[in-house]
Amino acid sequence: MEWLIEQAGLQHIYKKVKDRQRLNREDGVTLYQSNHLLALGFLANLVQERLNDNKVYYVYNQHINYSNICINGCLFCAFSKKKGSPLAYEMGLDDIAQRVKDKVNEPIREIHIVGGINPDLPLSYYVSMLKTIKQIRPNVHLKAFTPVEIAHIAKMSKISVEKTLMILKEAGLNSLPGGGAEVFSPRVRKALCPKKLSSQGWLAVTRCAHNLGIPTNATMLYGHIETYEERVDHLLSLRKVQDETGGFLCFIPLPFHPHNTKLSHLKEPTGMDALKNLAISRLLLDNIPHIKAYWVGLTPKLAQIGLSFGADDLDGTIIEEKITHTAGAKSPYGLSKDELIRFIKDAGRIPVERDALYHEV
Ligand code: V47
Ligand code: SF4
Repeated sequence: MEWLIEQAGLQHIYKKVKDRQRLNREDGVTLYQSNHLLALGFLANLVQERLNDNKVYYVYNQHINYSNICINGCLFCAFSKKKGSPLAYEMGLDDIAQRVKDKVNEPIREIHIVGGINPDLPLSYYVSMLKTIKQIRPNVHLKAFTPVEIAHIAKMSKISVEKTLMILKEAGLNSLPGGGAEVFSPRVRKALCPKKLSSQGWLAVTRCAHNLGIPTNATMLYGHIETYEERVDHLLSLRKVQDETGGFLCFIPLPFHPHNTKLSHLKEPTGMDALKNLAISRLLLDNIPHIKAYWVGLTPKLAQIGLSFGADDLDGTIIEEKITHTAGAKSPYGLSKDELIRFIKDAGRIPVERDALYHEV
């Protein structure tokens, strides 16, 4: 493999990876500028196998998007609707309970709950939602509300983020999903999502959750107007928080889907870019244990290839997803456990069913 690395001119980075030395900003930009995909994959795979052997994780999970009403109107989002729009919806607690009951005979271990930044729903709605679900499925892990939703609920309730998280934890919240991070660059945020919680705000909610013993995930939405440098800075900001708290479970690079968004003139990122993002996040985020190839955004086939480019997790069965599909994703709405296992085995990996905290089940 030395010849591959030499051909790519990545000897200095290879040496660092072999010696378990941390890569820096310049290394990150060099990796993004490289089109030697197999060399990037080789390097990422070294780290992946060091951390997770030959294992690839999946989870039996369910998504619930409780409301698409959102006051932020991010330009890259096709899911959100303004209040009063004919396509706007807000699920009542009965409706949410019914969705959970409908699947009660399936061995679901994690429910992933997110929604828009809804101007009306009070803290009591979120508390009752968590409690209602836990009554129906006491052992399920509730991965709910991005840092953006948490900051909004706190602001609406006129209480601190810390108090909000404590109340929600008491009601059954187990972890936070990684959404809302987008790209931390102030330039990108100002252009695409000026109303959204700032990067500093996102990182502050995350730190607070970690300090309360609530693990979280992190994402990066790529393939719109961001530069390579901005991607690297995003990853390094996450790495810094992880050094301080150790609370991130997993990182998920999310490819932008332009369909039905205010950025529909942009082209979606290519397969090459998707694999580069998986590989480079594995290499730069040396302290985050898992990298997820989210099959919904990537398609199952590309996510499967991602398992040779640094990813060790395929997410899960999902059952019904709205955010990426409204933006034109061509992937199925759900995958069966057997299909997930087949994709993983066919990639030469060992499928491992996990719970939300990556314990093997
Ligand atoms: O925050 C919005 C992104 C995120 C589009 O934590 C879009 O395990 C693509 O965070 N094209 C929500 N993406 C999804 C998310 C997530 C997904 C899977 C697993 C986990 C986890 C988290 O979706 C949003 C935003 O960054 N998004 N619009 C779009 N047009
Ligand atoms: Fe609202 Fe989230 Fe969509 Fe932004 S990405 S418009 S915050 S639902």
